[in-house]
Amino acid sequence: MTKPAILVARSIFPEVLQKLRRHFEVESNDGDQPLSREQLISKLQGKAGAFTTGGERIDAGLLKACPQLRICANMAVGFNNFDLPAMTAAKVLGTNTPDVLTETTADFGFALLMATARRMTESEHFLRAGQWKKWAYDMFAGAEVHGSTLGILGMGRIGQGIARRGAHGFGMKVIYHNRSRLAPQLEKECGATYVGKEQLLREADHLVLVLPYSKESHHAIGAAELAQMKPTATLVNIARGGIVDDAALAKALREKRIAAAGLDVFEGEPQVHPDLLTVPNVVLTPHIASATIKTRLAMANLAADNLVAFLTQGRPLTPLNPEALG
Ligand code: 8YV
Repeated sequence: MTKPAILVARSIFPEVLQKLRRHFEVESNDGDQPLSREQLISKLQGKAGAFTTGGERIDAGLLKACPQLRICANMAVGFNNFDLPAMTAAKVLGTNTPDVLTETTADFGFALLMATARRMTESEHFLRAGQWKKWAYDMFAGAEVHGSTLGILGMGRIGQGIARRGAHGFGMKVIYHNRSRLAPQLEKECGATYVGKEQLLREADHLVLVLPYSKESHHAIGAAELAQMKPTATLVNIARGGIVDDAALAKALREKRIAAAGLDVFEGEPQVHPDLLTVPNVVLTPHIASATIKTRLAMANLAADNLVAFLTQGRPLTPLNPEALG
């Protein structure tokens, strides 16, 4: 029997590629550059499946040009690169990689919060530049983490992981805002209290963004929201670029309207807004919140297993739009 053909859109772990080759005719992009849209469409011709990594836009135009496509398996929990209604209409299944990255990403969110509050990269640059000549009582004095108020916008699995770390590890008062309120028992386990968005902005000493990106969450944090935050507050974004208006944030940081920011994601990444590169009170990382070897391997395996389970047995593991199967 001929094996189904799939495209692996970005270079991935060799052992995962090997597993895929046991089940499929695999074309893989092993270069270090992403495929352009034209290349993606051309390479998807005749393919039943695509292994995507979050940067490949799958929309009605692409689906129309690739009629044999049946599944796109994203190696990411976020799936804002998928136009899910268009995929459902074209009977193309989308899958993502939930759960396997939750704790690792929550760890990173907390690390970024701490690095930001305690000015770790700013002070390291100072030291490396040979500027550390004397002690000063206020040298790189940052914001307290333990016992402070942690605000979380978006309370899915990763948000809950951050809440638990804050409440149980650091004795923080945890407040959150989400589209829907958690069940009382889960709120209790997370040590978190539901508040309106305005109260969240007003009261958080540290505000962590963990909500999915959509038209509704575009620029959920812009100039108006930043103006409502405490001047001593820090903002951490491990969700998606586009949730924060980066130009407005750079201005707020420069004018010290908020104290500091920690950003792992950017509008238009891998490009970073030039103004963010020149303000000192920001910690910048290149979208690595899920990047431990163990977690990235688990994500790659889950994406691959979705392709295998669906294309060989018709049963995906973590489908996003099961209604596409009819
Ligand atoms: C990934 C992510 O690193 O899972 C997500 O949604 O943003 C990250 O964990 C990224 O999408 C590459 O796969």
